[in-house]
Amino acid sequence: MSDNVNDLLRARLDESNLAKLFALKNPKMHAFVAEAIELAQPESVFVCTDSDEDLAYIRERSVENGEETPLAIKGHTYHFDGYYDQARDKANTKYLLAAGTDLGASLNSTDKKAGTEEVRSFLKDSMAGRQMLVCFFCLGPTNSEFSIPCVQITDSPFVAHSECLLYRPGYEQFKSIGDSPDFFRFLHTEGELENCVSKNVDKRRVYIDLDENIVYSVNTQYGGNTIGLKKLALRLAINKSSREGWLAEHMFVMGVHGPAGRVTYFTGAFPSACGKTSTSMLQGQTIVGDDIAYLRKKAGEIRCVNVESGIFGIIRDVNLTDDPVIYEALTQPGEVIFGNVLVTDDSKPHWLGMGQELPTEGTNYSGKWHKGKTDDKGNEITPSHKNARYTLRISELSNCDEGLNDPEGVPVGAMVYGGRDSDTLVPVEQAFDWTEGIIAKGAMLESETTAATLGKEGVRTFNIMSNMDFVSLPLGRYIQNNLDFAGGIAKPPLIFSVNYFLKGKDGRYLNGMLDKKVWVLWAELRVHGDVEAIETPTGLIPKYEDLADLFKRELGTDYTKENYIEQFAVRTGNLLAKLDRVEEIYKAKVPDTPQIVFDVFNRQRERLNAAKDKLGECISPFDL
Ligand code: SPV
Ligand code: MN
Repeated sequence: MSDNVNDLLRARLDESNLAKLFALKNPKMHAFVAEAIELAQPESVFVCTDSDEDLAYIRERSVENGEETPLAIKGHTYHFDGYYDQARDKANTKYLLAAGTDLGASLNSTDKKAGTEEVRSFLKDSMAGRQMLVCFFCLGPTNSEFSIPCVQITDSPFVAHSECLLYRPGYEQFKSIGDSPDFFRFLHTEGELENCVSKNVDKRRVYIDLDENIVYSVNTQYGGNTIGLKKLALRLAINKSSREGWLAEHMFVMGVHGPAGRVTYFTGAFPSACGKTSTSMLQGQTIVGDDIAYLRKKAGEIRCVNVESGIFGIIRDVNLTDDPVIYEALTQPGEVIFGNVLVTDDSKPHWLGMGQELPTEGTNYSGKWHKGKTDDKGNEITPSHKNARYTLRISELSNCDEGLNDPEGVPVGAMVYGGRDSDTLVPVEQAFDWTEGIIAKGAMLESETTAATLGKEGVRTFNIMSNMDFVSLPLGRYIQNNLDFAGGIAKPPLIFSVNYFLKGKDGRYLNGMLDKKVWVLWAELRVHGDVEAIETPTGLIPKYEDLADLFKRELGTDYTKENYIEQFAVRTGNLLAKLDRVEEIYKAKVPDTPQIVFDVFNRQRERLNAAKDKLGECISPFDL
């Protein structure tokens, strides 16, 4: 085989690209590239090293082939995905499972042999007449225990360019691993194109082979389906971490700045489009990462890294008031890709919630657009898509944390679980301890669906640890891994739930966009025992005085007792209904649920019933 591999590579790569590939002494990687060439039959192959020259080549290719178009500001480009390719496609994202393996009823899978054949049939000759790009990146900081080298093969310069912004370069890292077989592999084709977008979205597939650490992605361009190192790698990493005793989570990492210059690192798991990036970007705090974290135990501490080094963020509602740092980066020269925004003839991007009146015409993901334009189902097309995105490097941001590239990671002081919940959870609550936190906050998480995935929005959905879309092992084992993770840690991180989306009886949100700063700063004070808390049947909530102080000091607003009572009322009825809903899912769909999960549910139910009998369905925090 190795002779064939080398012969094939010699025949299909020009001298300079061959030299770049052969400078890496990794037969398994060479075989992956050779097999991809044999299958996809590209016209030429470009091997991308970490050099500025190669990165510039990728950037230029993306403009030349029409996937990106320059905007008025230097370094800015825009990209459109197809009208029906605007979000993650959960239905067509599947694990390839060999006969006899089972990940449980909650995970989407398909027979390995049939699925591999199907996706390979879509890959066959898919790159004819095109150039194949072979890129190397590293998940996590390079030269670290956290590092996972990756090779990405794609025919989309836009995908490769996005990855150059989002990940640490990995060519040199690949040199350092020699012939190690331990790396992730991604093979993507955007398939046939029409007006620069993937045409055959009915044949869109994202298939994950956990045994081989390979993900195939075909007939799609949207980043969540194509950027190998993002959610495709997260699915591989969760499985790998389970075998190796660490955690891979859908979490931001941020430095929360407490009194007297104290910095406490938080991780936060939120479903897509539920405030994860905006929390990590809170004013006065520093960002390590906004989407994916690896956590490891080191010398009796839990430490974590940002797997990425850039942000693929939702642009909606990024404006000068709510997110000044990102807004600044989006309006100044620098390398930024705008995805699925509205572009006007003067080459300016516009998006929902940017804090300015939007133009009434322009070009967007639907083609020429004018206000009132409808799609073929009669629905009005928004000027920019609700899931429109920007891509940039975190190092460009003025609030970049100094721990971003630390190979040791940063120590975790607290973990936050957030979701989109209009009627049940209070804005912030501390769990009683690690076990209660993992089970009653993480494993009980529900959230209303958003535009980040294809399908209906606003449907309350079970979303374990905000990681349901990416978990790649039986859910019971995933929970047990989380529970066990604090073993041997003298002072495990505190665990909190947050909910920014609570609504009043009139259907309006009870909190402003910036209030989350108060919840996070309160949690930081709790980590250090600086404030007391009130016990509820489900955890520990802030005292009114402490919040009033924080609102005054941090936001300059008066937080009234009426606000507090409405927001922090313990809704025993709704909490009991939530317990029943979630317990039913575990009973029906998760045969390996650890018994401790049901014990925690039962204890919580007893406490809630006792409180309900004594004080009713909705209890003022002043009555606790
Ligand atoms: C998310 O949807 O959770 C994202 C964007 O962070 S992506 O997964 O890439 O679609
Ligand atoms: Mn995400």
